[in-house]
Amino acid sequence: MRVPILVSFSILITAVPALAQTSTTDKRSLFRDNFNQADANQDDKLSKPEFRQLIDENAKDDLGRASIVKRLGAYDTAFGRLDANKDGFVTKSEIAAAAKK
Ligand SMILES: [Ca+2]
Ligand SMILES: [Ca+2]
Repeated sequence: MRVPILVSFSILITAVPALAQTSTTDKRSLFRDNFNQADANQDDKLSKPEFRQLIDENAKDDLGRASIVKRLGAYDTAFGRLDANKDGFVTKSEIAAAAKK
């Protein structure tokens, strides 16, 4: 029964560097998936409760500063910063603009 243990061990070794090198493209598509998942009414913008959902999903995937926002419970602060035109919704382009800063 030694062989299966060896096999799974080598899978572990090779899987770790692959995970560490999540490319920007992967992160972008993860983010897009999370955004669409959080956007419950599919209007392409996030209300506060939807935004909270996005942060929770992004924190799970370790994207950007989501895990910090989640840990601090700073959803409203983050929302206020991202909502550049203060219409009470956060859009993908508002998030993209903030990410460039
Ligand atoms: Ca929405
Ligand atoms: Ca807005």
